[in-house]
Amino acid sequence: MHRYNVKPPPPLSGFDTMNAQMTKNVSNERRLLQCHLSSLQSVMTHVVAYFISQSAMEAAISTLVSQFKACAGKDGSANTLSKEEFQNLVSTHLPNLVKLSSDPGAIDQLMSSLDENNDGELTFSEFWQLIGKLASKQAGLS
Ligand SMILES: [Ca+2]
Ligand SMILES: [Ca+2]
Repeated sequence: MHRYNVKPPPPLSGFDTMNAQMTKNVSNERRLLQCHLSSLQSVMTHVVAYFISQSAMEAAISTLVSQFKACAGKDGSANTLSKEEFQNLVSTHLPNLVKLSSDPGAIDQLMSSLDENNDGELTFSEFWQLIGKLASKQAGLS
């Protein structure tokens, strides 16, 4: 078998220079575009955060309301806590801040201290008194 020794064609200096310049231009354009995209991304992140994010305090309020609603919706009125619902809320969501003694009357006592209209149900504002008391106690304000 005969092999031909094929040499690469001589470089086209003008073409290579033009090609190198175009590659450089494309690369600069790409860098510029990436820069614009990252600025746009940053602006969008701030816009989205402005509309959907909550401060820690707002998030805490949302948590309180959603957990109250979840517990209150188990029986009877969906907007108020029965004794069983209240007991479930306290033991599930406030296990460290509310230590009820094993005395079964303890939950009745706590509930009646909050039940302002004595109807055996806690509205959110009646329940909210407990959160206020716990927060004050925790902060050493009471
Ligand atoms: Ca209920
Ligand atoms: Ca009540």
